[in-house]
Amino acid sequence: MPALFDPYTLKGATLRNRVAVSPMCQYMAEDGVVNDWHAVHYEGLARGGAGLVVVEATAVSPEGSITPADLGLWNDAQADALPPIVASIKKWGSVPGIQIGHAGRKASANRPWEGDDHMAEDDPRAWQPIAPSALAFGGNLPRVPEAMTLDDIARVREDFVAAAIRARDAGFEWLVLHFAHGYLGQSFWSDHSNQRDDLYGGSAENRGRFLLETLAAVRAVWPADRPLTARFGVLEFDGRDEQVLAESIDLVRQFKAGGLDFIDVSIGFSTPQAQIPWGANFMGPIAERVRKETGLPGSTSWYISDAEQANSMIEQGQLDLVMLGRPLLADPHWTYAAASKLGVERAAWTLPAPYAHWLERYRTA
Ligand code: 531
Repeated sequence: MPALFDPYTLKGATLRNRVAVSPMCQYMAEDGVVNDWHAVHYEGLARGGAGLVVVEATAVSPEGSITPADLGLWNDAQADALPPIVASIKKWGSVPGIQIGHAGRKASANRPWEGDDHMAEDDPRAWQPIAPSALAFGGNLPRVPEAMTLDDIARVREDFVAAAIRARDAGFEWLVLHFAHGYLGQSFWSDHSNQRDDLYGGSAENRGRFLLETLAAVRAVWPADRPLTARFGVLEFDGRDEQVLAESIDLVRQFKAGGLDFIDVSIGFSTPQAQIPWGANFMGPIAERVRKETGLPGSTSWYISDAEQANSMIEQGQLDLVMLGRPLLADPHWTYAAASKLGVERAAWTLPAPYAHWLERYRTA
């Protein structure tokens, strides 16, 4: 069996293969509540055969939404709508996961296909973003956030805890803390966004404090047998890669000591000046280094779309899982196509019987 199709067990979660659906914002919710769009989208991805389906970045508080159309987990109406999504993912054999996060200074934006920029301050749907320091991201996101008080920091940490409890009670079996992409967690870590002169800014120890405290508080309520993971931007491609990466690896070691079970290695996106070397599997070697130097199992995504390449990354021990985004939007049945390409016998059985029967019996390739 190709390595991509080896089952993977982490604590109480067993994935049928190494293909994971990366969290992907749909920006299709109203008041943070899932609807038919999400039901069809997530069930389709599970039916397509991935081992893990991670529901998109879900805001822990209203001001933590990226856009007005994000999912949320700050009230019971939002939480009560989620168990059918969990059930539909499990029905087709995938493990249900969810990512929780806070957008920080990137909040109050238009949807990507409606500008991908900050809403005008006088837009009735806009709100005041909060962040470690009163520094704008710049570029398409020029709005200056309000610097968080110590009370704000404690409140947002508790918002993460409340959201984790709701995710737990809705039945999710894999939790991802969003500590990447220039959103709140990442923005505490990066000095592009954090210029505080208190206990939460300055040294690496201080810039990591919000992330470690949030992790510890969530760990206390998230069941010990369900994987607690984070997506974290380990470098910025801002000309300081070795220094930032070394500090990030040290922080990931502290995440591990604080009870993190798995690391999804990503990019900081903390400055519009970043020079990102987009290209096939460009994050693979970086993820491998983080995984080897911290001893945490891990994954990455970004420009992994070829089955052979995904398989060899797993086979060579570079990663434990591949997190796929756009390839699964293009083809929710990517896992079947990959199995077929890699010569898995009865590849069609990654799909439910009404599809598998015909593909198996009248195989053309
Ligand atoms: C980052 C992204 C950039 C370019 C192509 C695909 C994805 N994502 C990050 C997402 C929001 C949408 C853009 C989050 O992490 C919430």
